[in-house]
Amino acid sequence: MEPVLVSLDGAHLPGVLRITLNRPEKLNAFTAGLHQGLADAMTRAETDSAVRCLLVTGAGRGFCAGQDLAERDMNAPVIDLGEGLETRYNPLVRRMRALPKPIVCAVNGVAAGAGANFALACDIVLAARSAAFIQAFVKIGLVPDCGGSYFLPRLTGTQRAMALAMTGERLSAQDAERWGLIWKCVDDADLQDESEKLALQLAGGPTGSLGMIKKAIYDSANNDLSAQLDLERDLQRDIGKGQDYREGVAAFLEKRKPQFTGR
Ligand code: LHQ
Repeated sequence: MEPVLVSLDGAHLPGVLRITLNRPEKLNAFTAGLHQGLADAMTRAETDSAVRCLLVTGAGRGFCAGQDLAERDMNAPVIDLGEGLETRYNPLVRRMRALPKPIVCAVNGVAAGAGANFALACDIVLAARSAAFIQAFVKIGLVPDCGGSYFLPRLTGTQRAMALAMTGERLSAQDAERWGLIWKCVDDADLQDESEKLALQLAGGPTGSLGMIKKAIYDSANNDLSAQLDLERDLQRDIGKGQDYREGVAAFLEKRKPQFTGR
C-alpha cells in the first residue's frame, strides 16, 4: 500500500493536487516511506503548472499521529533525532512555506506531534468537529518540532502555546478554531465537501496573486512595517504585470466573473 496517495483529477477537481496520507492502521504516522511520498508530491507541486492548489488530508479515522515511534531503533547506543529533522521534516516544512501555491489542509481526525504541526504548516486548515490537535511531544520527553514552536505562539499567543506544549493536552477542533489555530471547524460529514470547495476556488484563482499573498503574510512575521511596505510595493509591481490582473479588472468593469488562468 502506498503511504501517500497523490492525484490530480482534472474532471472532479481541476487544478487541485490531492495528497492523502495513507497509513490508516497507524493513524498515518510518519515513516521514511511517507516522507518520500510527500517529498515526491512537493516536487510535483513545484514543477507542474497544472497544479494550482494542494489539498492535504488523511485516510481513515486519523489525520496524522506524528513520527512513527516504532520506526526508531531505541537500542542504538546514540540516538540522534536531529538527523531526521534535518533530512526530512525541516525540508518538508520549508518547501511547503516556499511553495507559491496555496495548501489547504483537511484534518479528518486526530493530529498529534509532528502530525499536528504538519497541519499548521499548511496555509488554510479546516478540521472535522471530531478531530483534535495534540502537542504530544512532552509525553515522550521531547520538544515540539516540525515548526510547532514557531507556529503555535504566533497563532495562539505565548500562554496558550506554552500550555499546549507543556501539558500535551488535547485541543478540540472547535477550540482550535476559537483560538485561531485553524481557519474552520466543520461537521464531520461536511469536511470533504467544504475542503474541496475551498481548494477548487483557490485552484481557479489568480495563482500568482495567491502565491504572493502567501509570501506577504508569512514574511510579515519577520519584517517591520517599513520592510513590509517595501515588500508590498515590490509584489504589487510584479503581479500588476500579469494577465490575471488585467482579466480581474476587465471582469469587474464588464460585471462578469473573472476567468483567471494563473498567468
Ligand atoms: C502509532 C503512533 C505513532 C506508531 C498511533 N507511531 N504507531 C519524533 C521523533 C523523532 C524525530 C522527529 O520528530 C518526532 C516528532 C513526533 O512526532 S513525536 C510525537 C509522536 N507521536 C505521538 O507521541 C503520538 C502517539 N499516539 C498517540 O498518542 C495516540 O495514538 C493518539 C492520541 C494519536 C490516538 O489515540 P487513539 O485514537 O486511542 O489510537 P491508538 O493509540 O489506538 O492508535 C491506533 C494505532 O496507531 C495503534 O496501533 P495498533 O497496532 O495497536 O492498533 C497505535 O500504536 C498506532 N499509532 N500513533 N506515533
